[in-house]
Amino acid sequence: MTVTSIPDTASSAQTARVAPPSLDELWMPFTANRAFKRAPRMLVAAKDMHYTTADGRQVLDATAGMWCVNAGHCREPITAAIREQAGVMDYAPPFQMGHPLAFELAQQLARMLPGDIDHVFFGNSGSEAVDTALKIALAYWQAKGEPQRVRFIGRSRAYHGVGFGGTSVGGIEANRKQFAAQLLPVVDHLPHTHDLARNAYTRGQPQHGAELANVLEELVAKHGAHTIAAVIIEPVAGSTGVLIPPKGYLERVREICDAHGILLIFDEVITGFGRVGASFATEKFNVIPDMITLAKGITNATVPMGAVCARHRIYDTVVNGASAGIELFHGYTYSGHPLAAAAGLATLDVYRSEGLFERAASLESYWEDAVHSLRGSPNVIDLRNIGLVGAIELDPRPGAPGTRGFETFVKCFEAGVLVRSTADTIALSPPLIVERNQIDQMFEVLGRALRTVG
Ligand code: PXG
Repeated sequence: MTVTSIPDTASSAQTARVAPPSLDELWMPFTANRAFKRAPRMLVAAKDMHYTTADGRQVLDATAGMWCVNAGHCREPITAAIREQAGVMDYAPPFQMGHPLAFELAQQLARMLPGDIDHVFFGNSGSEAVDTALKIALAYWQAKGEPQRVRFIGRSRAYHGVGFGGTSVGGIEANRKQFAAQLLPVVDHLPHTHDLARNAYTRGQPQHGAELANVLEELVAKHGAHTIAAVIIEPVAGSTGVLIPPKGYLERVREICDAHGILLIFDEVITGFGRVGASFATEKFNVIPDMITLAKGITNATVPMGAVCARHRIYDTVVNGASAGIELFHGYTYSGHPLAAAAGLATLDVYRSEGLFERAASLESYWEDAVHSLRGSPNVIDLRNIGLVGAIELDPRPGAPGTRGFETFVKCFEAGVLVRSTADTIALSPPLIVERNQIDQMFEVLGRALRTVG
């Protein structure tokens, strides 16, 4: 390629503003590409609680992007920190080299987490955090002299990202089907806890279902605890349509893991950073795991970043127990990237200075009432909520599952509110800066959409 054939970036950006780009070349993730390209929904700007669409409409963000923009969009202290860092040091190699911001962010995260969860390994996404946590679990058992502990236990309906590890411990069948022939071979799944017959319309944690954790005892009896490396759980399952843990369930899982020396990983990619009305789900539910995976809200979604936070003994066993040299043969070119680290530090500062986790907790009962105000709307079969998370489950149309949820999402978007639909569940997770009148607007629009979708 000659230099003259490279497009001039300034003029191509200007061209893009007058003539919209071709939609053909981009292969969109988790999207019905053909349908989208026939009727695209394009966002071009964002500020605080709103997106701006390509046709100039303001859309109220009831999903914090995709569960990640917890402090609201384009917050000046965060964008300023990224801008500044980009001019100071764009990149530094994370293998055998360091830069102060990554260490500082690790220290701040460790201070926010309970117990002796005091070491942090950085990656770029939730998927990478999950695969990293699974690898750390294997490395831990090897270092401890129990290399036969290799089995992972996930849950039905779980979402742990799209790496082969995360897909294997995940339990959303649609996400596994195309790859089933090559997933990790030594994995089991606990049942999910969703039970409309006993728990429909629960506010907060359901009463029934703690006993489902006992299936873990059955798996231990079947395989032997000495073969099980780790159990991984989303404290509140998000992607699958918001499944809130029954009272006593997470406690019972922790108890069984403790009884058999099994590591417990909480995947807090969604539940972290104030979403459930506390700093993290571990604080909300008062159950402390051995590792926590984070992403999304860690940088307010401005720069991609993920992290695994591990208890002291895990780091100590893998690192201090090793002979000289590299202790863990794992890491990414962009582990602890300077822009992500700068964004993370500025984000934590915004969370702290604006008291956003406390704000989420203080809005919880208003939010809960708003969610449950949709009781009796057409086709609604369940409403559930925790922190600033809400879900509206719709009765699927016979022979056309998912269409009712998707049409509701489209209707809301057209009426100026962005919601998420997964199958026939509408999931809501607004930025933690949401105002009461904006909550009202979300549920007015949803109520109207439900009446028109039919
Ligand atoms: N773990 C959990 C619990 C997640 O929710 C991931 C891991 C993977 O993160 P990355 O950064 O690799 O995408 C996730 C991601 C939805 C939705 O609509 C949720 C996610 C991703 C896409 C859509 O619920 N969560």
